[in-house]
This record gives sequence, structure tokens and C-alpha cells, in this order.
Amino acid sequence: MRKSAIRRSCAALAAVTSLALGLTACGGTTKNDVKDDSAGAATSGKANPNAALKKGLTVGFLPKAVNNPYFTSSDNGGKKALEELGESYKEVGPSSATDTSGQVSYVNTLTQQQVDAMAVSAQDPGALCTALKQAMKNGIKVVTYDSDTKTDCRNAFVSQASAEDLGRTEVQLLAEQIGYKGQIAILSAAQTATNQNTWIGYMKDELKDPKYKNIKLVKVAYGNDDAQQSFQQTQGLLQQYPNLKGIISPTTVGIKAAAQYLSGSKYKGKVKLTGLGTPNDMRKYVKNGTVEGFELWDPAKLGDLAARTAVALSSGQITGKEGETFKAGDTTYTIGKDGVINLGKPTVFTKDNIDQFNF
Ligand code: RAM
Repeated sequence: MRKSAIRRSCAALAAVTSLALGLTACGGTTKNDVKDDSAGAATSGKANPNAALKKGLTVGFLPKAVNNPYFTSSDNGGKKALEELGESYKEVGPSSATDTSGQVSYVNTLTQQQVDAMAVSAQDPGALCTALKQAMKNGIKVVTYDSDTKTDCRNAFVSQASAEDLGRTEVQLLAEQIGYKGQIAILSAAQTATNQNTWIGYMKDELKDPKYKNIKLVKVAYGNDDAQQSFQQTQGLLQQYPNLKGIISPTTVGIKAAAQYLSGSKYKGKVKLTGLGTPNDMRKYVKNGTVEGFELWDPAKLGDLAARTAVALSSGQITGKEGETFKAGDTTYTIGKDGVINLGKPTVFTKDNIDQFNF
């Protein structure tokens, strides 16, 4: 039991009984007391940038969905970093990106297992809050990565890139490809996904610029990060809007399924497609003329930074406040507003550079 949990149950115990056994146990020093006290700066709310990184920590990764290859890459990046630092890694998570209650149960599981920190990609911004707050009360550090929750429900958010940049550049990429004219649609992931919804917000804002006055966003469809549903949604978009000129799919599962549909249809090369995809998934569609350009960050680097952030938090080097700095690998990161840490700039992939990437 963690120190705070011990304190709570001791208070309850003291209130109802004066059982000598219980009080002795509460007054004693347990292994976990020592462990939590050594967090020092972190528990007292002040960062100690010179604190040594602890070893032997357990960090649990909880992606949106475990069977999404994007998260296999990101979480493997986290695993590698943790092994290098002398920590333990575990991964739990639902198999569907729309199983929000499943994600809540996995947060509770990690809390019960007394992990030192968890890295979570939230399917829904609010749904995990109660469970994540309970985890933090138990002394567990909570990092969101890839898709955030509310700011008070985690210690820090490791963001793949500036959300604003991602949203705006996807519109810019598609606008150029369709000659700034025609109907466009968005094929997103789950309707509740924080990351996709934030990017879509910036896409809509970008489209307000007069240079896009001849472009009309006709629909936002949701493929739920499921290959079959995304494929069917793409098919449905083209049935409903036969004059559609382009699609933005800001999800690796969505863009791959949309490319697969377009590439086997009469729309190949005519309906433009961009968004966020992995070079390995998209290579053949770039080479066969279905897709001109799309973007992404390296998911393994995102997982690596999430893991190192979790360890820095658990070691008391940072607490998640704006302005704190810490070293992850060779790079020094500064925590920004609302506890956000940015990995860096995404890469745009085209036929000219795609073969240089293998993820
Ligand atoms: C999917 C997931 C993930 C997102 C990527 C781009 O794999 O929705 O959250 O960041 O696409």
C-alpha cells in the first residue's frame, strides 16, 4: 500500500478502533514509506533538477488500443528507454479505440498493481479523470502521451508535435494538392479522441482563411481507428459526395484504410488523400500514385519521451510545472504551458524521401 493510502486507511482505522495491532502497523516504517519519502522534491511539490534518476521503477503504458501498430511502435520505444534506464515496463489496454470504460478499468488495474508511473493515451478527455486522480493520490505519476486528458487529471502531457501546426499543415497540404478548390472531408478516429478533435479544431480554423474560400468541408466521418470501419466510411463519403476532391485522415489507421479503398477504385489519384500515417503503411500508396504527401512523427520517439518523462517525474526532477527542464537522452526539454512537452516537428513524407524511413 502506498503512503497516502496507508495514511487514509490508518486514519479510518484510528477513528473506529484502537486495535493495537493496527496502530503499530501504521506507526511503523514500511518499504513503501521509504520509497515514497525518497521522492522528496516530487512529493513536496518542488522540482529538484539535480535529483538522480531512480532505478527499479515500474512504468505502465496504456495506449488507446493495444492492437494498433502505431501504439506497438510507440510503446516499444517506451520499453527500450525504460530498459536502458534500469526500470521495468508493462503494457495494458483495450483492443478497441472506443472502449472508454475498458481504459478506465486498466487505469484502476495499474493503480492496484502500484506501478510508479503510467503513460496513457486517452480515448476520451474526461472519462479517465476520476481514475487518474485516484492514481495520483496514491503517489503514481501520470503522463499522458499522444492524446491528452484534462490538465488537472495528469502531471504532464507528452505531445507528438504542436497540435496547431499539425492541424494547419494538413489543410495546407491538401489545399495545394486540390488546387485550392472543391469539396473536402475529414476521416477521423473515435468521435471522443482528444488529439484528433484538437487537430480538427485547428483545421477548421485554418479553413477560415480567405485563401481557402473555394474549399468546402462537407463532412467529418469517424472510422474509430478500425480498419474495416474506416474503409467503409471512405466508401460512404464518396457515395454521398461524388464530387469530393480530397480527404484528410489524421489517424494512421484511417489514412491507410482510405488509401486502400481509393487505390482500388476509380478515384485513385483523382481524390487526393493526406493526413497522418506511417511511412511503412503508406509506402505502396505513395508509389502507386494514390497519395502524394502526408505527415507523422516517429512513434517510437514519442514513447521514448513519455517513458523518460515518467521517470523524471517519479524521480522528482520535474513536477510538471511550466518552465521546468529535464534531460531525455541527449535533448533537454522544457515543460510548456499546461504541463505540455513537445516532441518536435513532424516530417512530411513524399515519394522523394519515404524510403529513408522505416517505421
Ligand atoms: C492513430 C491514433 C493515434 C494518433 C495517430 C496519428 O494511430 O489515433 O492516437 O496519434 O493515429
